[in-house]
Amino acid sequence: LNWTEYKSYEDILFHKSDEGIARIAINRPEKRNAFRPQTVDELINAFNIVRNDENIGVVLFTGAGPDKRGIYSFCSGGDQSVRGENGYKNDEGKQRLNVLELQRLIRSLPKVVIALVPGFAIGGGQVLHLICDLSIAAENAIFGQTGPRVGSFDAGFGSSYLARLVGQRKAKEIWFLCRKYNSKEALEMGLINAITKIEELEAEGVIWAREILRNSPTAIRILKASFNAENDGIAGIQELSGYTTQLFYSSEEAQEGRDAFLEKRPPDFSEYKWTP
Ligand code: 1HA
Repeated sequence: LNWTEYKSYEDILFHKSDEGIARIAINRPEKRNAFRPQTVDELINAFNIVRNDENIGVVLFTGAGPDKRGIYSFCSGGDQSVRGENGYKNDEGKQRLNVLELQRLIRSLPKVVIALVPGFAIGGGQVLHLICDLSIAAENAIFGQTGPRVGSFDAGFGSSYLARLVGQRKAKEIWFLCRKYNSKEALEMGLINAITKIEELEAEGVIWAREILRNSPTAIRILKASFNAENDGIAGIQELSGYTTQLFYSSEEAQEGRDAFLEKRPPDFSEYKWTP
């Protein structure tokens, strides 16, 4: 695929193709693509650009690599070397857990995000992969949690949404034992959609993206919101209902309400029926 750089950053790579696909990759392979606050800020910036780009429908979210030893990673979670006394520190020494904001942004992005997992998806990196709508992994990918071992936990989407995907028993096993799981095990437990050879990972992601892009953007956007609504309570319903408002605005019935207000007259909805 012909990628052109969309914007240049320090910790991530951000490209787009002219057929509606963006590619965002964490680019810290020597740290197994662990994220520091700056990495997350850059990801939030790139995903926001995607959000506002009407020509993009699918994002491939991945980890750059391999490292000097030939090892691939999606992401190994929070960079432990910048973890201070009360959280992850940015360059100014301020503590911020901004990755939760990134999780919400990916979930509510009105486009499809596909995780392409070329290797390790560990800790907060495993959660980022979980948050994506779809996930395709290389044969050699490794998934797991380390939180309870390194003194951390994700008691939000990282545990409750994980349990929705793999069931309570398996989710508890993943978090309580901190074992590692290979791609085959991840597929069997419903954590990923498909497995490919590492050299075919991106091409496979592009095939999936093209199939999605042939479909109705509005239908996909509303379906994504409906999958969220089931899990996200009133915030999820808000997201879904926002799209119904948006659709309603394009009807003559809604426009009559606006026009009547602007023309300082009572609205006349008599033409519009109470359809069954
Ligand atoms: O749980 C949360 C959060 C919860 C709520 C809200 C926000 C959260 C934000 C973050 C997190 C977390 O992510 S907690 C979990 C943090 N991550 C980890 O505990 C994973 C640590 N890494 C590993 O277990 C392993 O590195 C590995 C299984 C991914 C790969 O093992 P491998 O192939 O043996 O490589 P290794 O030698 O360990 O790592 C290669 C280099 O990358 C090492 O550096 P070097 O000795 O070459 O200088 C290693 O230190 C570095 N590295 C790997 N992962 C991290 C890392 N450096 C900093 N932070 C890392 N996460």
